[in-house]
Amino acid sequence: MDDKPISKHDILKELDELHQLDYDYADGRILGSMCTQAHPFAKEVYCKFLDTNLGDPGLFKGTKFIENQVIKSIGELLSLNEPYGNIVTGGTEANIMAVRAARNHARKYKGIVDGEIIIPDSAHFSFKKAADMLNLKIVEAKLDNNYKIDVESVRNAISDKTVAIVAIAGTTELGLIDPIEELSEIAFKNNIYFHVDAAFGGFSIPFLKRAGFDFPVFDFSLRGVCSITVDPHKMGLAPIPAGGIIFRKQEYLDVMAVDSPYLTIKTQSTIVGTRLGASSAATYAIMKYFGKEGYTEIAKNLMDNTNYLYDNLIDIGYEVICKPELNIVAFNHPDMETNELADKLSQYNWNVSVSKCPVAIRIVLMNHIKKSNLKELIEDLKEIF
Ligand code: 0PR
Repeated sequence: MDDKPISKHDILKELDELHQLDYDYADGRILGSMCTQAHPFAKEVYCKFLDTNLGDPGLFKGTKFIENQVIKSIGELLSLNEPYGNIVTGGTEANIMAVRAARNHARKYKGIVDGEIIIPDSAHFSFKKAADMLNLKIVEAKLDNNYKIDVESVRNAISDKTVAIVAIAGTTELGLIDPIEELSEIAFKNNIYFHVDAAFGGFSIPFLKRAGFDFPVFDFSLRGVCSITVDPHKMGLAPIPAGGIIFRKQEYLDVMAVDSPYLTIKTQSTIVGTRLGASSAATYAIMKYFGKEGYTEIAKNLMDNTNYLYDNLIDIGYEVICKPELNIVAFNHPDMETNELADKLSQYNWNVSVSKCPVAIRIVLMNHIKKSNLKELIEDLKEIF
């Protein structure tokens, strides 16, 4: 830190220069991100709530009410009329909360001390962090030939130490939806906590269904589902950080509660103590602003772009890994190694990511990628061969 104060002008100049080094969503060249530009209205609301702290909700009753309303609205989208939960920093924190609830519940009601969680090979790496922090062993369930969780593999992985089964609605790498209905029944019949990670899919599947797309049930209408992660800062178009964790019952929060004696509430169940109310306010605003109609329009449009890219890739000789269920397309070229193709694309100034299972170029068709960007990308892909 400098001894003397520096003028705002000079500070801003320096920060602007550094900010120039960042990629900008608006250029349409970021092809591997699940986040996107937040809507300007959401940003405006966010700034108004920057001083609010939901860690001490008695001081911020209005903002706490807003968080509850957001949880209620998201819960209703997921077929739950009386949801419990929080707006947190993202999918990672939401998943950690779910796993912590499952572990504590199993410890309290079943006496399990050295628990295991069953997750698919396709699970986001946040579950590895959760298992590490919570001292749980990961048991990985296999994927079937369609890259979805193999139900038999889950059945075989269950032991008397299993504290949770996890399935994904919108996998990180391919955007696929696991056979959640079958897994829900297995979990329910074995009295095991079942968590659905819909960090990516939770803000699009309900709207695509509304638009007439055919999707299997993945939400709380299945009796086995205990919690769902759904992130406003992904397909919800809310500013970062905004993740969502929704629980079916209050008792899942209760088993995580610790005493918080000097606060305006007696106990706290979230991982984070001091936490921003701006994320809840911005999510509240953007959900009202778009309504179901607005989100449906966006989700439909993104699927349109997804199918456009899929069809064109096939036309020009690329191999697409699977027919997209959500707005992610993963592909390779039969005559080029994936990482080499990724390097070539970065020479053309495209920012792509490479998936690991299977190895492929992975494009997440978020709102900042326009049809014109896709046309350009397809031209470049043609030129590479
Ligand atoms: N669950 C799923 C299914 C996810 O895909 C992700 C993130 C998470 C949980 C964790 O969410 P948070 O990152 O909010 O904690 N998936 C992407 C990933 O890590 C997110 C991402 C976002 C990647 C922006 C790149 C990027 O530029 O791969």
